[in-house]
Amino acid sequence: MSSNLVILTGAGISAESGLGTFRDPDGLWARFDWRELATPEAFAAKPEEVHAFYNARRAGLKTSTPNAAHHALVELEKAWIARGGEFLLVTQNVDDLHDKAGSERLVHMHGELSKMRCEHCGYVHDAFDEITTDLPCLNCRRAGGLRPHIVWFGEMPMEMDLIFDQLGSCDLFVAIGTSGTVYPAAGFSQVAKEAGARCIEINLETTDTSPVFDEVRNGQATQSVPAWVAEMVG
Ligand code: BV8
Repeated sequence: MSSNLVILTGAGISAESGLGTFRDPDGLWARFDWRELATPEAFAAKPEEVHAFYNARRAGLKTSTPNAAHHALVELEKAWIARGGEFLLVTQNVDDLHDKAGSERLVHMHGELSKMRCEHCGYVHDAFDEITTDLPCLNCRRAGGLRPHIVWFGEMPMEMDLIFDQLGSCDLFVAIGTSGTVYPAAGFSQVAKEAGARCIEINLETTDTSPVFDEVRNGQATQSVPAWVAEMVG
């Protein structure tokens, strides 16, 4: 096993758990305009609509369970650390399926649907089922500042220092179920490659970033991720 492993996941890993992707033909951004729902400008202009969009997606999490790909990454994390390696799972997903599966060295770089944040005091808390514009913050008690703990387009993703540190000393980088269209995540493979890492892409189909990878494995995540993990830990 290589010593420093960084894994990046995207919506494709959760697709077989029933959560939609973003850019596939029936994906979220094919049905909704992200400019109207996933930007700070949209939230400032129409907070009720933005809350309704995220409240509905949060409700969908309650019935979603991790699949074989999420579970396989937990098995890999345990085996990798037991052998003295460094491990970081970076997810672009705002769902909680890696958490439910039991991943521990996990970073949600685009935030978490299950949390809310107060724009007045910065307090992050488990989200109410329904966030509305008139609810008070549980910390500072001021109303009107609660927002989904989500990184919208034009905002800085979370934990970037940690992620770039790990990419800079990475031996193996693996991207799973992501189309490689949203930056900075879409550039991680290039950063890892420049650090000397071997790069593997596991995805249903080839993507615009496939040429950067040393190895491309195409297939459903619930098949291809456990198969790759079995090779790694076997
Ligand atoms: C930032 C939260 C500054 C919201 C999301 C022009 C050029 C370059 C960049 C830009 C540009 N204009 C603007 C930018 C920057 C912008 C950007 O990248 N825009 C793109 C669209 C051009 N980025 C930002 O604004 C980011 N912030 O840049 O800050 C900065 C500067 C320097 C350093 C750091 C920062 C913030 C972006 C955050 C946006 N938030 N989500 C919400 O969820 O409501 S984005 C959204 O896309 C998703 O949440 C997800 O996180 C992200 C990535 O999507 P994927 O996960 O890849 O999903 P997708 O549907 O695309 O693909 C799924 C894949 O799975 C497919 O390939 C499919 O084939 C595969 N698949 C399907 N089923 C399966 C499968 N694979 C395996 N098995 C299956 N069963």
